[in-house]
Amino acid sequence: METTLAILKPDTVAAGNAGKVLAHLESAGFTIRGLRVMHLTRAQAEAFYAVHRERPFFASLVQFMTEGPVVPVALERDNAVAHLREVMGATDVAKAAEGTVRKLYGTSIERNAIHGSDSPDNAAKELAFFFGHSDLIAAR
Ligand code: FUP
Repeated sequence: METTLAILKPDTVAAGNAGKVLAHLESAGFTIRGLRVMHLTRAQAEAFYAVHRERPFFASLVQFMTEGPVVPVALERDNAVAHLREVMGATDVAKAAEGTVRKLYGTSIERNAIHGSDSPDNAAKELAFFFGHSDLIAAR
């Protein structure tokens, strides 16, 4: 079993789609191990996306990620990182496959409904960003 991090982004929460996306993820075989609702500060969003600091879309991405509440979720299943990436679909909604979360609930390359860790190493770092060790152990 592997655990990865998803974030239901502000567009998903504001549209009232958080429950639908969670149901979609559960149907895809993920077990929810941790879940929060929070409104990211600018500093938190900048830190989370620090790898993109030099990219032209960084300021707009931080603005979007702080415009309303998000739902970070710890998700467990076999091969969780790769499987979540598949279930999410491509970054750009226009290129996302039919039936993926981004195709179903996203509206653009920026407002793309969901984040998912892109490697097991990043999953560990990103889970630690939102959840304490005991939060995840307590769910076992
Ligand atoms: P992903 O791992 O699919 O979320 O994609 P990236 O890590 O490459 O990008 C992180 C976020 O930056 C995306 F979810 C949306 C945003 N982004 C843009 O707004 N414009 C771009 O051209 C690329 C990414």
